[in-house]
Amino acid sequence: MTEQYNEDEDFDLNDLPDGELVEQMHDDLYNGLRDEVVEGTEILLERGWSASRVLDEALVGGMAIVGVDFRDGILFVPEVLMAANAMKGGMEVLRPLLAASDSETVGKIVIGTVKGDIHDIGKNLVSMMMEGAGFEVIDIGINIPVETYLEALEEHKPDILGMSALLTTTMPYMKVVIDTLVEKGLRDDVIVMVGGAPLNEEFGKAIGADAYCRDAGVAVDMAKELIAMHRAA
Ligand code: B1M
Repeated sequence: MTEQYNEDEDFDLNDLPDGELVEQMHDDLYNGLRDEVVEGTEILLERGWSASRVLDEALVGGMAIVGVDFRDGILFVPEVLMAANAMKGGMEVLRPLLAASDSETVGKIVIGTVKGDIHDIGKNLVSMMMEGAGFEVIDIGINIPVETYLEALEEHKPDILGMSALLTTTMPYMKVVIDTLVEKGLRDDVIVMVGGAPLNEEFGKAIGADAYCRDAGVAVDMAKELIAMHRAA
């Protein structure tokens, strides 16, 4: 399917109907073609697609395919990095649309990916959606040790601490952070929400988080609900 288009010099993404354009974007993401992914994103928006539909169907859908081939040893780290870079290009286009909100700040969140883990796409997406929902987001980055989380809590005094982990080897570090909050008598000062592909509800409960969030949409809803409960209490 793709060779046919890639070999055609006059090939223009604008000529493709929506379904084929999305498939082409999956291939472009797979091949790490950032400019093409950006262009496809812009075209779908011009055609009246909502930012969240472009995100889910064209970008996240494409990255899921990359994930399967990465797992199966068909793609390797350099290729996946290029795919991630292409996905970020598309996300940059969507960012202002996802973050567009007239609402007052509904709460503050400090968010970071835990120590040992450099995956940041999911965290960035959560940050964007939270901003879009009116939250003030302080993104402290990737590979974050407990000391840096504590400094950020001290400095920003957020309602919520968000942690992301994509590896089974790094997800236990979330418990290290929560246990340290308990030890220092800080646990009741902040709502702790966790997320990332290998986590689940049970893990969230086991480590003492207030909530496990399956995706960015759930994170927004959960954040609003927990802040309302906290304030009422
Ligand atoms: Co990595 N990697 N990776 N990787 N990578 C995975 C996670 C993996 C599942 C691939 C696979 O084998 N199928 C596998 C983990 C296996 C495991 O632990 N069981 C894996 C591996 C093994 C590795 C390396 C160890 C590979 C190696 O070096 N041999 C290495 C580790 C590096 C490290 O961190 N120390 C590595 C490296 C990389 C790249 C650098 C190449 C690149 C990251 C680039 C980047 O992030 N800037 C990369 C990528 C891109 C992936 C996959 C393909 C895609 C991840 C992604 O961005 N998903 C991934 C396979 C997969 O997950 N399908 C894989 C899209 C994103 C939107 O989803 O992150 O799940 P996700 O976020 C969602 C939810 O989970 C939730 O909301 C988000 C939006 O809806 N969520 C939160 C996430 N965080 C949240 C926080 C919250 C709330 C919700 O707080 C409130």
